Amino acid sequence: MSLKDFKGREMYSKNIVVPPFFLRVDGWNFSKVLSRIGFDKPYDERFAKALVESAQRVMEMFSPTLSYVFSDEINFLFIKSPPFKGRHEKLVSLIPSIVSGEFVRRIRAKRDESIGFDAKCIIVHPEEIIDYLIWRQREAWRNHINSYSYWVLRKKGLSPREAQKHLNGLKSSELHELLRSEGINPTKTPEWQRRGILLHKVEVEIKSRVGHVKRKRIVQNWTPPLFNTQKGIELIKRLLREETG
Ligand SMILES: Nc1nc2c(ncn2[C@@H]2O[C@H](COP(=O)(O)OP(=O)(O)O)[C@@H](O)[C@H]2O)c(=O)[nH]1
Ligand SMILES: [Mg+2]
Repeated sequence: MSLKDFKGREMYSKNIVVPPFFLRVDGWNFSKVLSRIGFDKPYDERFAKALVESAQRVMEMFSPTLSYVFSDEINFLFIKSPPFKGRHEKLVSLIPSIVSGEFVRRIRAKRDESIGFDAKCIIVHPEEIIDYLIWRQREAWRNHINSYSYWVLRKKGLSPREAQKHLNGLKSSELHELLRSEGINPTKTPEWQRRGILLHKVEVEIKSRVGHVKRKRIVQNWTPPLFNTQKGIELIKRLLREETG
């Protein structure tokens, strides 16, 4: 019996993603998984810290230009020389699996819960990088309002299904009203919950035996600007300039 060579059946192994692109890694089924583990609702700083630390680890390994984290997602931006020469299958398998391993190590869950992350590549034009970030930050804000509102309704005794149904029928102004009636001011919650967390590199000079040398260090900004303001646009433009030289 002769066996076929199945190498040619690796149908997608030659798919290459050309930068610039974002790789978005997202927790699988986290609305249920995080509650079962026992994280505080709607937000738990211990969870956010574990996710941000995992993102930082990936930055140390693969050097994306920046990462933007909120809720259960991490957006890595690659603008040049992506890891694995841009091979799509490698990007969307290895990076979420590294995030998963790092995350599990950090949360030290007492409960035996299976954790997974998915990933997708989003190709952007260089001019669209800021727009993409503005889009995700809007999602962070929407998510923030919805999550607080959802838990207000659950505390009032609504079932998950009822709370979701009720939320779907409310306008943005009604959501704000609902929160206010419970004494929650959505503009006064911790900034990272509303705006997300930005990780990027800063150049630092360090003393060595051969004199002063420049090194890049990763910093976590838990109070990032709004990306659609002058301050936000300038920050992102500067980070992009520093990366392309
Ligand atoms: N308990 C808890 N849940 C969170 C936190 N951050 C995000 N989540 C949950 O993660 C979900 C992420 O949304 P999405 O990816 O659409 O839902 P998924 O398909 O269940 O992963 C949110 O709806 C929240 O329920 C947190 O800090 N604490
Ligand atoms: Mg998710």
